[in-house]
Amino acid sequence: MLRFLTAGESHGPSLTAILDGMPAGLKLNAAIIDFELARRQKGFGSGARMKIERDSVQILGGVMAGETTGAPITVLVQNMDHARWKARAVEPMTAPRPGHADLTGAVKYAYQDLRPALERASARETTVRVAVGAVCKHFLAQFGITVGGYVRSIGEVEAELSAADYRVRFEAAEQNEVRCPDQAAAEKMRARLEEIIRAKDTLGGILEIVALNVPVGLGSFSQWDKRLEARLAMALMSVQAIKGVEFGDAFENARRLGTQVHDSMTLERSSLQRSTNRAGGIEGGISNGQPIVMRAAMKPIATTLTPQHTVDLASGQESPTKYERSDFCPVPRAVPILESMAAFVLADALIEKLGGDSLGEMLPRFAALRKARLEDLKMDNTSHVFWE
Ligand code: EPS
Repeated sequence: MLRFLTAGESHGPSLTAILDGMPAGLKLNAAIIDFELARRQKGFGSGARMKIERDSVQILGGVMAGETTGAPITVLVQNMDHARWKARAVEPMTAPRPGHADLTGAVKYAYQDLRPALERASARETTVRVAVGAVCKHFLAQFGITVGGYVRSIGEVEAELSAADYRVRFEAAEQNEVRCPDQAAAEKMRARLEEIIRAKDTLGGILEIVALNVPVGLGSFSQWDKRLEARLAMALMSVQAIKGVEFGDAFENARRLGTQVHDSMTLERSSLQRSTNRAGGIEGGISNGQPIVMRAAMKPIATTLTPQHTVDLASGQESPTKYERSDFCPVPRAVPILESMAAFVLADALIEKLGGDSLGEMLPRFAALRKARLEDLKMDNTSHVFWE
């Protein structure tokens, strides 16, 4: 239904994305996208590059008179840093960094210099993913669906998040530079990051992304690639440095008994309710109306100021890695990136569920969706011969 491609290199002239399949009639302008781009640029643990870039989007197609037309939406973000790379010879890069795309990219594409691998593998590309995600978030908002997120842990410093409402968490996270809703933990995270920057190292962490007000019925168990958590997992795992994803309390649930894991159903004024959400809002590959709770583990960035052991492919000798300017901890900045990827999948699943080419067609269909209410779940209560 909805699809997008990105193009561009980290230090090339610009980054572009084409989002195809967005319905017509969505009011859209650059400011809506720039708001999310600014969030992606804010976060403690960035390197010098973020002082150079001032990401702002140009909308080159798919929007006329301030509204989407149903045509592909084309977005472009200039790389300010490009001016310093243009028309100059760049020193060869021949010592692959462990954990980076340098070696695998060079073997795969027969590069004679490692730079093309890192240029495209770089998380700079996520700039235009966030532009696409901003459109998807804005689209979902027309249906009352919110996608937000925050940092749960950085290194071994963990947030204490027991009681707070998700919307409160989203807002609290934006109040500090590590995007953690627990202000005390945020201070510890920041202090820990200052330590690792001094120690010339990097740190990863765990992010939580949550989608609220998602209707029952997105995704399907009818085929493996229609399952909603499978689609979301692929999207989250596609983000640079993300190496693990879980839904709800998946890894914790694996240690518990079935009777302690599943979210009991109760009836409240003819509506089926749950008091827990250990499943993370998806059952049978289909959204169940509860918040969709996703967690993603980000590895520590592979470029470290402290050299790591590698082999210089030019000299054929074992050697230390050479330092490339980089971030120390991109975990806080990954929040809007992962939100964007989740919003893209949910927008796609919503369009699939509702059909329709314009927002005007879709809104009444959304209002008419069946819910987990007794009146929407008529059972005929008779025996059937299912196979003759
Ligand atoms: C990145 C390396 C750094 C980051 C960059 C991603 O860039 P540079 O090598 O130019 O210093 O700053 O991230 C961004 C530019 C960005 O916008 O997030 C990498 O190798 O992945």
